[in-house]
Amino acid sequence: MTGIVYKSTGSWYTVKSENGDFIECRIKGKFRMKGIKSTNPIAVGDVVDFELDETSDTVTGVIHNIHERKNYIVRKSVNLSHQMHIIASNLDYVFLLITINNPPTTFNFIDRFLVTAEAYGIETILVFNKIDTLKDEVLDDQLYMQYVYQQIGYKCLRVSAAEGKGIDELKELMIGKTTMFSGHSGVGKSTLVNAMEPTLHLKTKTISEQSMQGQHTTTFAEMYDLSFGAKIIDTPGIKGFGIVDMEKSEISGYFPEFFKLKDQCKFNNCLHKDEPKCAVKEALEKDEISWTRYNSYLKILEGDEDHYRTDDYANERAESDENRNKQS
Ligand SMILES: Nc1nc2c(ncn2[C@@H]2O[C@H](COP(=O)(O)OP(=O)(O)OP(=O)(O)O)[C@@H](O)[C@H]2O)c(=O)[nH]1
Ligand SMILES: [Mg+2]
Ligand SMILES: [Zn+2]
Repeated sequence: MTGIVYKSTGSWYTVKSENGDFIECRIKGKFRMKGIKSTNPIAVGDVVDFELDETSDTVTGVIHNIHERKNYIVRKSVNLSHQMHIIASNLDYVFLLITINNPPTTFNFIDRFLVTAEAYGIETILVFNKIDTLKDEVLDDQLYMQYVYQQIGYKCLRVSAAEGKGIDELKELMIGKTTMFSGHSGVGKSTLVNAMEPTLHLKTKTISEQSMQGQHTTTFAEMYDLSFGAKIIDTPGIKGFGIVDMEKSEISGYFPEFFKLKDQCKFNNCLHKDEPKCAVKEALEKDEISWTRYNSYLKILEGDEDHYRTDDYANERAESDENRNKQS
């Protein structure tokens, strides 16, 4: 039998078979994907072959084969830094949910996410949630952040899961697709799924829990079939986005606005750092490339892998200004 993995809790996988039944499955023996060293051999979104387990009283299954993935997205495992964790596979898009201050989402975090998504060939759409709460400087910050990413060509949406704003446009993009919601804990991923499909009643953070930092309301990635013909994967919030090891020379290729200029740099192996006649740095000085993006690039280039856990927005702004002043 063949099915799609809808949920994974570690040792058990919920698989939806072709005839629509949900079956709890285990894995047979060792399961190693070639070329991938990951903490989870099978992820939500995987297409698998399985057999029903006759020896068990309840109906369970055993997965014995995984179909080749169209794509997948990974991040560095939090505990085992040399391993990666496959977040989900076979995606049409990823929606990265962003809130400005509750909780804060930094440029650095977004850029790390985007670099990985670019590297793994997954289109990301930025979704600014909680727009009902924005005013004054926070609203300016949001509009500026959106401007930075729109300039580069990333599609951006503004929504309010709480008030149902912008939901129709989002739904439109999701019809017939498999997509995933990602972003920090508390940005409203599950609330947004509920806003699109109120009958699901996914668990979301209550008012009394809102001040509790670091508490994840959603604990496992899970896929849902939505009534308007979409599949959505709701995921647990991520704290820092660890980038799986990349060659230094490869990183700038995942910044689309740098990539476009690369042929105009004097050296064809230019890292856009200290080299003379670098088109990226020239564009930066003319403010055609955003300093926040360049800073993120430098950090990834330096392999400052501890940094991503301690980001904050104010620091980031200050750092960005400091670098700009140094340069001019
Ligand atoms: N004002 C406002 N609050 C929102 C909006 N969307 C979500 N919230 C609130 O934000 C809190 C967090 O929402 P969740 O949906 O639990 O967040 P999550 O991203 O699923 O979090 P994790 O499951 O921990 O990753 C809840 O109290 C929601 O009511 C919004 O558009 N506006
Ligand atoms: Mg959630
Ligand atoms: Zn260059």
